[in-house]
Amino acid sequence: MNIFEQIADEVQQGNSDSVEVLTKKALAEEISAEDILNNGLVAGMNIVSEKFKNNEIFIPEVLISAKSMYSGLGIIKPLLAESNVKSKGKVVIGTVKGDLHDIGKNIVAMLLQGAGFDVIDLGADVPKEKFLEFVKKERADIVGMSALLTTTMIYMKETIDLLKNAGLRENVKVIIGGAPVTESYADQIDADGYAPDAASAVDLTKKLLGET
Ligand code: B1M
Repeated sequence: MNIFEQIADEVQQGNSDSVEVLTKKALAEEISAEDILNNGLVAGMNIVSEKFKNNEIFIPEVLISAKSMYSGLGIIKPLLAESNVKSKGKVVIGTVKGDLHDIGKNIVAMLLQGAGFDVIDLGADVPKEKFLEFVKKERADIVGMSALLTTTMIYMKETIDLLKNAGLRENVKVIIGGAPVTESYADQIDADGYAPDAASAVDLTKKLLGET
C-alpha cells in the first residue's frame, strides 16, 4: 500500500493517531498538502460515504472516521490555506429554526467537507435571516437546510422566499434534507434538490456545481 492508500485505510478504520502519524510522514516526504487531502483523507472519506450509503456501516463508524479525517485535516489545513488550494465550492449549512436535531446535518457537513467543499456550519435552530446573512457574507455556492420535524419544514420555504426577496436566489443553489423531507416537497418550495442521506447530499452538491 502506498502512503495515500494507508491514510485512506486508517480514515476508514477511524484511527486518528495513525492518520496523524501518516499525514506527518507524508509531509516529511514532501508530498503536497493538496495531494494528502485529495488522495488520502478525502479518498478515505469517500469510501466511508459509499459504505454508509449502502448500509454497510452506520452512524457511529461515520463519526469516528470523520473524527480521524479531522485529525489529518488539522495538520494540513494551515498549509492548504498557504498554498491557496481552490475549494470545490462553498456550502452554508444548518438545521432550520425551531429544530434542534443536528446529528444528520453534522454527518452531511462532515462528508461535504471530506469531499473537499468549504463548509460553514451554522449549527441548529438557525433563523432564515442568518442563512441569508451567511449566503451574502460568504458568497456561498450552496445553502443546505436540514429539518427533522414536520413543524419546522416550513422554515425551508421561508428561507427560500427570503433569498428570493433579497434578490439572491439566482446566486445560490438550495438543497434540503431530513427525515420528513421529500423530493416533491423540494419541488414544491422551489429548492434545487433533495437528498435522502448524507452521501447523496455530496453527490447532489457535486452535480449542482457541475462537478460530475
Ligand atoms: Co426528536 N423527533 N424530538 N429528538 N428525534 C424525531 C425526529 C421523531 C421522528 C421521533 C418520533 O416521534 N418518532 C419526532 C418528529 C415527529 C415529526 O415531526 N414528524 C421527534 C420529536 C417529536 C421530537 C421532540 C418534539 C420531542 C419532544 O420534546 N416532545 C423534540 C423536538 C426538539 C426540537 O428540535 N425543537 C425532539 C428532541 C430530540 C432530541 C434532542 C432528544 C434528539 C436530537 C439530538 C440531536 O440531534 N442533537 C432527538 C432524536 C435523536 C430523534 C430521533 C430519534 C433520531 C434523529 C436522528 O438523529 N437520526 C428521531 C427519530 C427518527 O428520525 N427515526 C426523532 C439519525 C440521523 C443520522 O438521521 O437526521 O434523518 P437524519 O439525517 C439523515 C438524513 O435525513 C439526511 O442525511 C442524514 C444522514 O444520512 N439528511 C440530510 C439530514 N439532513 C440533511 C440535509 C441535507 C441532505 C440530507 O441537505 C442539506
